[in-house]
Amino acid sequence: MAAQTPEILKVEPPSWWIGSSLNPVRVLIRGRNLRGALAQAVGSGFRIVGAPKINESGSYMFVDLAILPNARPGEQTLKISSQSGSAEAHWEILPRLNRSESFQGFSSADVMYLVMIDRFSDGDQTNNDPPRSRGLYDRQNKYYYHGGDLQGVIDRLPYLKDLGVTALWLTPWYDNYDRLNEIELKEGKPCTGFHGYNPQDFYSVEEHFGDLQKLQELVSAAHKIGIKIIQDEVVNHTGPYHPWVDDLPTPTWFNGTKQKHLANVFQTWTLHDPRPVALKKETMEGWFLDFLPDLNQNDREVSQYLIQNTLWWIGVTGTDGIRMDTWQYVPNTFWHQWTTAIKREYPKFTVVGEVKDGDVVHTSYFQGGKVRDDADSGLDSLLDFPIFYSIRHAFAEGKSLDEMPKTLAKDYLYTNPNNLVTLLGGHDDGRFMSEKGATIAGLKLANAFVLTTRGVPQLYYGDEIGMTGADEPTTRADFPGGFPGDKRNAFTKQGRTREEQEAFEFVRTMAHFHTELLPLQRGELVNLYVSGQQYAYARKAPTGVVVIAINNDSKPAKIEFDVTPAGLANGDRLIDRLAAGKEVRVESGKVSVLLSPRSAALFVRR
Ligand SMILES: [Ca+2]
Ligand SMILES: [Ca+2]
Ligand SMILES: [Ca+2]
Repeated sequence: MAAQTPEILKVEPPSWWIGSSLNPVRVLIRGRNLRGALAQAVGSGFRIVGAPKINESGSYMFVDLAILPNARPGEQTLKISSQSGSAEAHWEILPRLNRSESFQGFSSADVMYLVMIDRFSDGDQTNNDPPRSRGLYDRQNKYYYHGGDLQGVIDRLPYLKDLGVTALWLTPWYDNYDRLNEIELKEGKPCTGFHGYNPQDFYSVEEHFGDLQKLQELVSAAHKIGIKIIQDEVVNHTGPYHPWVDDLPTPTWFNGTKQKHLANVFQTWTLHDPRPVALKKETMEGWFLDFLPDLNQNDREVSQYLIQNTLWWIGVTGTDGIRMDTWQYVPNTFWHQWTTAIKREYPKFTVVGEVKDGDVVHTSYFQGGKVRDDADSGLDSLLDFPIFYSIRHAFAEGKSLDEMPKTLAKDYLYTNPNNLVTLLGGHDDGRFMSEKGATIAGLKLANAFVLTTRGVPQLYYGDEIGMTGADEPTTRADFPGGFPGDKRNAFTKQGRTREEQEAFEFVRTMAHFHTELLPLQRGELVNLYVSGQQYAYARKAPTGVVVIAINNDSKPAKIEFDVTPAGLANGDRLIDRLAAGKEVRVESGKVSVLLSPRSAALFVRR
């Protein structure tokens, strides 16, 4: 008899708000012996609507839970009972959301900075080898946890503020599996989920990083000094050890099962092909790397679960934006519902999607504002990988600089190119400084470009000091000085080498220009001069104009160009903010600029 008694193991979401745009909320209860059971809301302010839905094995129950208008915030009890007994779980009614200083959205006014939590700064050594998941910490092993955490990020907020960062993108903080990954072998050996992209629990914080309270503390500390927080989310798949994999909440929870599924064939061109084509199904529904269970967003329970999960994280933490992983492998019909639900509750909130591709024809297909594949995705922004590759070619490899305006010329394909997130480095690619031909001078020019062209500039942690790392995971190396026992601390000037300091100082200067000079945030991009290794352009706004000239050549260059398209007139005097005191004057509608080898100039009106 006792064996039949219902048990509750997990309730998702564990809480919801009074006054939410989503009500009732659909609660997923994981437990045992749930078949034939009923759910009951004990206490005031909330009630169960309709009959529960329970899976075949009695391990999952879905119930709609309505929060009443007169509800009061606080702990409540959710009771599950059957003829064999009952079980109870806590469930919390949260106060109406306080919207001040939260859910702000990011924009081209920001300077974004990507941190891989595990590799940035270890602020709490007590969580390095947590009892729940012993043995996954080893700083000598590049596939293990290295101790970086949320406290470490809090500790470095002043560094980021000084650098000029206004929005911080953190790699996923979901709880990842508590064990070694023996399915995905790296160099023949098991690895860990230190990167955060293999969730085992979508409603918890990874214990190596901290907990929900620490995360809330981080968001609030960042907001206090004018830094927004961007959450990295995954809805295409779960980690290989998520409890759902062996026990499905619904028969169609995943595309396929652990035993029988398609593998992702990554034929992403099929996604924008207007004709029906083979391999599209494998690309959309195949399991990533053949072992990451592919969530089926066409199952209404799955889509509801994922939408609520996103609304919950935003609400409980106060974040300002989302970077969404593996965007293209999830149907647009789902994205439409997902982005609509976000904007309904958090109107200013913004989302950037990862579509890893160098072809604008492909990436632009995924931006919102147009119906594609039966729906408008509603996606605000994309990581601008076409620009990323062009930057690497031009500024690292030293190929022709006109690749920059040539890539930007394809902007007409996007519904909104000004929202794109421009980058010169990220955690899935080798670092800029490990490209063939890369130099500190080239890195500086790449930063000068990213921080002055259209879009939302994004920096990758450690690129500001020229960190190296040719591939994944060496591109995810520990920030020097962020970890106990580090020989030097590159978070401080004294701890940086001369080259690192040179790069840091330049990136810092450019990041602050981006905040100080409003045309760099919202101004129209106007091309003024293009040649093989020189490129000049303006950012033109009602508030003023900024002219940028870049010489990517190893020789000095003298260029003369018409500045009337930038709204400048004869007699205007321009000073180069990157070279104190250097001035040029507009004559016959033109300026003549002498640029040192591999250098940039940034002109504003005197
Ligand atoms: Ca730690
Ligand atoms: Ca974990
Ligand atoms: Ca998929």
